Amino acid sequence: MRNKLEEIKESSKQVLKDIRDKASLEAVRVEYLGKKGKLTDVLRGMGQLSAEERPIIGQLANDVRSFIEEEIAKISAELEKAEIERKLAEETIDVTMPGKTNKIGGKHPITIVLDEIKDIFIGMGFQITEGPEIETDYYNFEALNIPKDHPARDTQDTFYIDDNTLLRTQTSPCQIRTMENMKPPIRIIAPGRVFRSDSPDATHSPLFHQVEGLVVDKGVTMADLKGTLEIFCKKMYGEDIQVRFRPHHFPFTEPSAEMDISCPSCHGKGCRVCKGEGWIEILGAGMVHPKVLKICGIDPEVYSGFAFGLGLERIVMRRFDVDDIRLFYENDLRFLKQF
Ligand code: FA5
Ligand code: MG
Repeated sequence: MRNKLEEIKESSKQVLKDIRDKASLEAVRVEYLGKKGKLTDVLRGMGQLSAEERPIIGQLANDVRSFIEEEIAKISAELEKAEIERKLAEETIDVTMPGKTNKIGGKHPITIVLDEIKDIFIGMGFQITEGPEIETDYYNFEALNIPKDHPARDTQDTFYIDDNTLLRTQTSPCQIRTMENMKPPIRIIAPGRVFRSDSPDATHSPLFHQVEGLVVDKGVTMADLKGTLEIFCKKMYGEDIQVRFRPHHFPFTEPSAEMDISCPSCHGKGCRVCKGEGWIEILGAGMVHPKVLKICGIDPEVYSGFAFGLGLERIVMRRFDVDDIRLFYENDLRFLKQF
């Protein structure tokens, strides 16, 4: 037995000498020290030894086991060290390499200008509100004094969801929602997306943005409306901006007007964008119709108000000299990167 144990020790030395990886090391461990390993095999014969021999052989067997265990631990540590060194060498960072630049997005021109518009109106004491994009016929038309058979419905080609539900064609329903929930004095703007099945051209898009404005108080007049919009245009475009008001008709305002600014493309000379006019229409406005005030529970004998609906894209076009509204929705980075 003594010989066998010595043999095991010697052969383990030989085998371990050539080990180069963890898997083979584990295989050697199992082969020598495992439950069915060489050492265990020898120890099974211990029963046949005399009482004097047993502790001596036992001691020897333990020595052999510790020897092999220590050798394995040593080799394991060496392998691990080598592995770490290999990894470090592999993952060396070349600090002189140029870095990858992360492209940061920018604000969309529509967002940039909407932020400016909000600031201008907040500066004049307005609050910002919002309304839903999916509206009922009542808010989009009926409460705005546009009954079922009114011709004004045809001028805003509507995307219907069902007979009673639609994508809002204007932000004017926000007027109704605001007056239902607020008592005068009211001074709000309500920006948002609106939808019309208009055919696209340089100044028309089926999805666009409006900014609704509403002021209701005692003694509000058309002069307040004109003054507010002129101040707005001067703050947005500078003192020299040319604007003009034209009489118009909206069922929910009386009197009504539309406002134009000089064309973003030709600045008044006449071109494809303004269809030769030199002007483009940017908003509709007027004094809130007494019927609309009444529908919202506000006494038109006591209060009056004005409202306007700005076409946001047209304002952005003039602000940044963009000559086609469709550019805002094509997501072409060569365009968007310029802002
Ligand atoms: C209205 O939508 C009214 N609700 C405005 C209003 C509000 C009047 C409050 C009175 C009181 P209109 O349909 O004209 O009006 O549209 C308003 C503005 O939206 C236009 O002046 C124009 O600048 C813009 N606009 C209209 N259609 C389009 C379109 N298809 N694409 C881009 N902008 C548009
Ligand atoms: Mg119009």
